[in-house]
Amino acid sequence: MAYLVMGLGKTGCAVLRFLLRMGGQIYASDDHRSLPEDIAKNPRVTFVTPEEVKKVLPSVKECIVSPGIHPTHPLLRFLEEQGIPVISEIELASRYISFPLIGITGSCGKSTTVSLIGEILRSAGYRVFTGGNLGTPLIESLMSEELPEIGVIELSSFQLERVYTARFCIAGILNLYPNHLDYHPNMEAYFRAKGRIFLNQRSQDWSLFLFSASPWQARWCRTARGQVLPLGVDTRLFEGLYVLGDAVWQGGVPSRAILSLEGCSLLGNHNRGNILMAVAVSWILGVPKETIEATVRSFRGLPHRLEFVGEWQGIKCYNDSKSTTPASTRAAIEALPGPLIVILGGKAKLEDFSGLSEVLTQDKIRCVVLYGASRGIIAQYIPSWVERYSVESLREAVEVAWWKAQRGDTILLSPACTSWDAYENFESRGEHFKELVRFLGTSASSKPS
Ligand code: UMA
Ligand code: ADP
Repeated sequence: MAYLVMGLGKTGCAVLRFLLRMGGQIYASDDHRSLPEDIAKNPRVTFVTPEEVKKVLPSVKECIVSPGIHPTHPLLRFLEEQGIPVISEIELASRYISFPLIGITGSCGKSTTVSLIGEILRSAGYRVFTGGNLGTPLIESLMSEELPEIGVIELSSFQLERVYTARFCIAGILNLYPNHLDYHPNMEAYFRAKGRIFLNQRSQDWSLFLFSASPWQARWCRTARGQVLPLGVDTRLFEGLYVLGDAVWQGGVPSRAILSLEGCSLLGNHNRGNILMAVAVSWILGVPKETIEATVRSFRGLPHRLEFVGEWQGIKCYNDSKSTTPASTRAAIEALPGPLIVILGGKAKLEDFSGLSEVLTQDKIRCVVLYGASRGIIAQYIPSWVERYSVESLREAVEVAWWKAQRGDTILLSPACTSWDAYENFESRGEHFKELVRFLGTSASSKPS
């Protein structure tokens, strides 16, 4: 019997390389790409069009679908109608993995949290694999020279949707905000996909919920099979862990401070939640307090997430290009002191930007600069008193922002939209922004004195 691999991006190619180590026939399909050269040479792999899939169907036992392939894709629908099991790469990998897996999901903060957990566990001496939606498919962990001792996996709802037996000994949900509603039919479906992270937990496993972040946590918590560890930011809990000021507390009667977050450089309350999740995972694993504290102190965050670019002529610049939803832009605006010049725009994933209007307050915002394909949609949600400019490109947006900025102001790129109207990905957009502000900041004549 054969496997069918749908999608030949990072996921599909990693799956093919893994399956080639296992034996058996493999079919591969992609609407836009062909097989990479090294794999195409292998006689065990055959590229098939959707029409050809129909012919080889009797020999297909399972399909591994890439996360970016939409659930309404005609080939996917056909396979399901024919009763062919369709699984994610996470599901396939987990069948062969014997080291423990920690899974982290949520709408925002996954990459930051997974990276910090990885850093802490490495500092504690573990051989750690970090990956999943973060960038390296989980299945690659099985092809490394030395197997990891533990895996910390960022999981998207797309990946979780087709998880059936994968088990996470520690599973954490950071938050749930509107996102990916072009993939999931509604928030309920998105909520259910995320909840699959807990699907195969056993009583000795741990289920972590950041209660203060969004109201959905309570619903997941009710069905959790593992040991529940509630987490909270700026709220006292009777059980679980919470952050108050610079300390992490263990709830109880009485509560006790278990470690300090002093010296941590990540900005914003949202990051205090991410850090708490990372601390909680490390605490469960018995990592010494000093190791956790030192790693949190030295962790600088990831590029393109509220990244400090520099200060020129008294104007600070932050790159938050990874912010593709109103929820993450809201977090960025809340995290920084004013006066702020906020650059918003790109290609919207969502139609509702109402969450932004609450944080665009008079005492904080100098002006808003809108750019790109969706600037018209966003404009409808900007309160009328806010001074706003609307331009075509990011280059023009940065020029306007720089021109309007006064000494003591902060320019924030936190677009609340994808970059796909003008860039390949959020990284290229963020790099371009950094180049533009660095250029303007270091050109003596770029601002009137
Ligand atoms: N394809 C088709 N037909 C389609 C759609 C896509 O054939 O209708 C093909 C494309 O031609 C391409 C391949 O599928 O060859 C791409 O597959 P993919 O989109 O699943 O991308 P991968 O390269 O496999 O990357 C995926 C994740 N991508 C998505 O979920 C969209 C990466 O997350 C992840 O890092 C990687 O697996 C490794 O696990 C990216 C992402 O944007 C960063 N994730 C979303 C997010 O974070 O919001 C969920
Ligand atoms: P993800 O992997 O879930 O996309 P990242 O850590 O890459 O999360 O951050 C993506 C965006 O969300 C960035 O703009 C970042 O500043 C913002 N962000 C990070 N953590 C949170 C959070 N807990 N709540 C809201 N926004 C967040």
